[in-house]
Amino acid sequence: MSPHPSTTKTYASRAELHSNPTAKRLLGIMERKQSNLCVSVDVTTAEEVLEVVRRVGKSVCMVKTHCDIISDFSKAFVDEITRLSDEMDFIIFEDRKFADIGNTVTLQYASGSHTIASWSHLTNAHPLPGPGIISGLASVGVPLGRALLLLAEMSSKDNLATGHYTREAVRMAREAGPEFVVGFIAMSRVDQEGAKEGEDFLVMTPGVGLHSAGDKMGQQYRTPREVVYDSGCDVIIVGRGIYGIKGGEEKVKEEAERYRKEGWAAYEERLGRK
Ligand code: S5P
Repeated sequence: MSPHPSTTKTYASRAELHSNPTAKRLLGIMERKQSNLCVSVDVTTAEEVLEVVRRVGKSVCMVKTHCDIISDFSKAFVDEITRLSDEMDFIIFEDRKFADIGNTVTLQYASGSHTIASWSHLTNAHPLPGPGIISGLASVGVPLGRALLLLAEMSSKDNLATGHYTREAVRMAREAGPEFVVGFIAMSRVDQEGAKEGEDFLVMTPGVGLHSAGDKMGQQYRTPREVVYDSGCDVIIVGRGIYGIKGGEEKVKEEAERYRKEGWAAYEERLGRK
């Protein structure tokens, strides 16, 4: 099979193909910072999240949060992570994994104690409920310039997002158009089949780790090179492999740089630059 067209283009040239402001900004950051690394900051207090972000901020194109695990989530936290995102030049991705009917996700996205749409540039949704989930989220997100990923595949062992389900996720994204849906959470180039001229989806991939093959709860890890070079994905998402590294604060910073360099080298290799 010939390589997917998006995998032969630079991140900078792909920015031109996107009308969504968050996708454009992200691809610009990736090129500027030479980083396709997203750090998943899955720690449970606001100060711990901010500490990790301050450590890794220079190395990343994006920071991923789970706001519902932060015990003291507040407006002050939102203000500070937003300030860091401007200062250190990264996108904020709230990994909310919306999965309900359009009306409910609209409320979950805009309201409640987290008001996700007000601060998170990018979020994601399971395609399970059908296209109404996209129109619901888009009604809140589009006026704010936000973007959405659909979970087309997952990293965990024996998950059900395979085959027909994955293909339907891609079809839903194509039908929605590029205004709001800018890509997928996936393990591979799920948009390979039936790729349209001028189309460009961002494939973001969790389950990345250099030290372990997985955890006791079904997570499965691959290396940055396997993800970016072998599978043609665009962004590596690393959690415990970075914030969980033993050896103190400096070590977290060093580890983020290590993943950034590996991810970037795999991208340059796929462009044939080395
Ligand atoms: O299929 C998935 C989708 C996601 S977004 N598998 C995942 O692991 N994730 C998320 O990526 C997960 O919720 C967690 O926040 C992160 C992986 O963390 P790690 O510590 O295993 O690297």
